[in-house]
This record gives sequence, structure tokens and C-alpha cells, in this order.
Amino acid sequence: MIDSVEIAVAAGDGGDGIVSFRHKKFVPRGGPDGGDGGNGGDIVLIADRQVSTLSRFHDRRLQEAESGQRGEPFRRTGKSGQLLEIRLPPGCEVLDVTNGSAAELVADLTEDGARVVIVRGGRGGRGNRRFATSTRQAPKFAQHGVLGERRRLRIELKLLADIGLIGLPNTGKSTLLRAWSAATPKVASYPFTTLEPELGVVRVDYDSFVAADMPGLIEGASRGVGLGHEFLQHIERTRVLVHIVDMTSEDPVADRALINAELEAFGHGLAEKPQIIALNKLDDADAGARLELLEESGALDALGEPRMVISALTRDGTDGLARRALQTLRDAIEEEGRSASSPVLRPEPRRRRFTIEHVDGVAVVEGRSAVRWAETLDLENNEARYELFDRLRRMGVKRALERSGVKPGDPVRIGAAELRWEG
Ligand SMILES: Nc1nc2c(ncn2[C@@H]2O[C@H](COP(=O)(O)OP(=O)(O)OP(=O)(O)O)[C@@H](O)[C@H]2O)c(=O)[nH]1
Ligand SMILES: [Mg+2]
Repeated sequence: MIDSVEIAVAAGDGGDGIVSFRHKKFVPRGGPDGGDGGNGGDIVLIADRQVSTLSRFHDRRLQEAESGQRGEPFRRTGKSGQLLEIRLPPGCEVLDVTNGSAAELVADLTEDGARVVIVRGGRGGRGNRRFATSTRQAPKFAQHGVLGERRRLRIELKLLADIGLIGLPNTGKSTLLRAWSAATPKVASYPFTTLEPELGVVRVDYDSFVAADMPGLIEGASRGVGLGHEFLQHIERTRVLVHIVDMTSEDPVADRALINAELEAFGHGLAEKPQIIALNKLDDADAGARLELLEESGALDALGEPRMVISALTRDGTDGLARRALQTLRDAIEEEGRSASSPVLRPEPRRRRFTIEHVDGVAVVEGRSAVRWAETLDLENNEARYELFDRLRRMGVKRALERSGVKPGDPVRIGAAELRWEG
């Protein structure tokens, strides 16, 4: 059953800023004109009703957004990387599993159209012209682009489908899904043809819903017979049930009662879900005769309400059934009202600007801005290193470091950058 997939998402890296001078290299008169690198593309997750499964991710486990391009001479900024949109079926929970099993919920894409920026592209580095000052008119360094964010995600499809097709084996559930949608579940004249729920998007006028074709249920399913437990859990996630009764069967009333008894026994509110009874195979003469018989004997009501007569094979009545199902679904959603909370996005915790910690004699600085500058400037380059120290001073990091006891020559680590303190 495809309802969970792990993918890696990598936002685009920022392009490098470049060192360039208008005329000849290192002739101050010409002036620096190295352009900035372009920003890397973000990756956005979008809940989209048109998408009903996660199957397409199974052979595309790495999703990458475009990187920004290097800056160019004449102050030209590199091209930014394009944003990548990943469309998911509504109802997905997205967990961050970058750190192994310590999964953290990062997005709950319940509603159609909900969007979440899941990884941000790296900023482009600044070209050398941006480092020109009155005292340093010809900077010979530029800034590297910031690497794009990366994450491992586990996507779980919580809401399998709006409508579940249930019934005994061989009643025509898969045939109905084929009639309703572009899905092509296997159909055969023996029981247990369907072994895994299959989804189809059913279009009705200008709306649509997702229907799940379930494996047939049998007596004892609620106790786990025939994988019944697993299937019933899938049914639990649907909102409305279309209960298909085979009218060529000897005793349709008993068939329906058996299924309902299993729903009841399983609990979890299954028996309380709205049900539409679809009396199927009415193209068959035997089925027609049985329907008449039941009508005459007054036993028809025992099949439950609301009832619709269809032939999944010839598609007689299947459009009407889809419309009815959609209406019931709308009513059910309305009923749920606003009680269903839908946290669309969990905002990132607000970070303090920076922190300083002493670890084994090394002062470790954490903080987005400080780390970004330390990692994107070439610290072998005197000018670039001076630029970093100047920025640390303006951010207040210098003061804080010195207050915490750091002296010139002491080791300091800022993100991945290691350096000796230069007061
Ligand atoms: N005459 C007639 N036959 C039908 C109709 N619907 C389904 N069938 C036949 O009934 C048999 C079972 O159909 P499926 O759609 O595979 O039934 P299912 O409920 O999905 O069966 P399982 O997956 O095994 O639970 C096939 O031979 C179908 O051709 C119908 O409306 N009329
Ligand atoms: Mg089937």
C-alpha cells in the first residue's frame, strides 16, 4: 500500500559573487564591477486535489531546485534558480527525518491549495563591487553563494480517499472505480482480485473527489481475517462509504448485513459513516428478477437507505451515484465543520541572533547571519577576513566574544569556519 514515501529535497545553492574590474585587473581607477550570484530556488509543497497518490515519488526520491548562477562582470547578477513546486494529495503529513528516527512534523497539508516552503534556496554571494568602501576601493574578494537547505522528508498520506467502496468480494467495486475514473484496477470474475486499495479521482461536473477501491471484506474481517484489519483501517480514513451489493447474489440482504456487522465489530466509527447502498449488476436478468422479488415481498427496505440501482459494467446509473456520493461528502464535510483543525504551517521557532558557547577551549558561535558570512567569505584572503571581522563587530559578536573571555589568537568556530581571533 503506497501511503508513505521518503524523499530528499535540496533547494538550489546560491551562485557565487565574482571579482571583476571594469578595465584592467587591479587597476583601482577602473573600479570593481563583479556581479552578485543569483539566489538558489526554493522548494514548495502544495496540496492539490488533482493529485491522489504518492506513487510518482517512488522513482524520484531526490527533488532538487535549480541553483543560482555565478555573477558576471559589468555588475550583472547571475540568474536565479527556479522554484520547484511539489504537488501532494491533500491530507499529507510531512515529517522531517533528516536526523534519522527523530521525526518532526513540519507541515500538515490538509486543505487543497495549502503551500509550505519546505527548503529555502541559498542566497547568492555578493560580487566584489559590493565590498567597495572609501578606504578599500578595489576589493579583490567576493562572497560565495550560500548552500541551499536540504532535508529528508517522510510524506505520509493520512487521508486516503474521500469515498470508500466497500462490499463483499466480487461485487463490482473495481468495476465501479473504472467506470468512475481513469484508474484501472484489475477486474476479474473471482473473489479477492483487489489486494490493495486503489485510488481514482472522480470528476463530477466541476468538482471531484477521490474514491478508494477496497479489497473485498469477508466474515471475520474485523478480527483480522483476510487482512481485514488493515483494510478496515484504510476505510476508517474515508468520509463516506459506497456499499456495493451484488444483486445476482442469492441473498443480498444477508450480504449487506454481514458487511455492516463487520464495520460495527471493528468500531472506530466505521458503522456511523454515511453510507450509500449501490445495488449492482442490474444489467443482469437474474439481478432484475431478484430486485423485483424483494420489492414485492417488501424486503427491499432491509437493504437500507439511501439506495441506488446501477450497473457498473454498462455504467447505467453510475453518474447519478457519483453525484449522490459527492453531495453526501459535502454534507459530511460541512458536518465536521470547523472542528477539524488544519494547521497549515508550523512557523520556524524564532531564533536568537547568535549564541556563544565554549567547547573544549574553542568559542563556538552559532547564528544564521554570522555563520553565513563566515562560511561564504574566503578567510585565506586578508581583505575578506577583515570584512568578516568588521561584520562580526557590527553584529555585536565581537563584543560578546571578548566579554566571554576570548583573546586575540584564541580559536573561534563559526559554523564550519575555524579561525583565530583577531581583536
Ligand atoms: N453483469 C455485471 N457484471 C459485473 C458488474 N460489475 C462487475 N461485474 C463483474 O463482476 C466480477 C467482479 O468484478 P470486480 O469489479 O472485480 O469486483 P470487486 O468487488 O472489485 O472484487 P474483489 O476485488 O475481488 O473484491 C467481474 O467479472 C465483473 O465483470 C455489473 O454491473 N454487471
Ligand atoms: Mg476489486
